[in-house]
Amino acid sequence: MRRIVVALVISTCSLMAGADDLLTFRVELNDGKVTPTRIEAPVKTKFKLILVNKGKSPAEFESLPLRKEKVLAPGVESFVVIQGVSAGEYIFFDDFHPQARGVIVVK
Ligand SMILES: [Cu+2]
Repeated sequence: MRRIVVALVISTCSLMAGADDLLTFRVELNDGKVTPTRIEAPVKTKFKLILVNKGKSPAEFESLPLRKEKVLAPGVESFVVIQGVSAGEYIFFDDFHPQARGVIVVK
């Protein structure tokens, strides 16, 4: 959900040591564009999404079916870890630029 950016910019990265060997994908958000728009991940396999805001405006990575959201100030990099999920298509979008959408295809 959309939130005030200020407090949430504080990254959780320092709390998440030890996740470096995870399957990892990089998602760039850039003022209403998201790249890539399609990610394929294996079923029931934990993976990590590195989230980078390359734009000049705040962005919020959000996926309702994955129950993940992360606000990113301009220039900020952070990440979320997705625990193993079932096969399916999991939409994500930038809640500050809702036309910017992508899908994680788990199969
Ligand atoms: Cu949101």
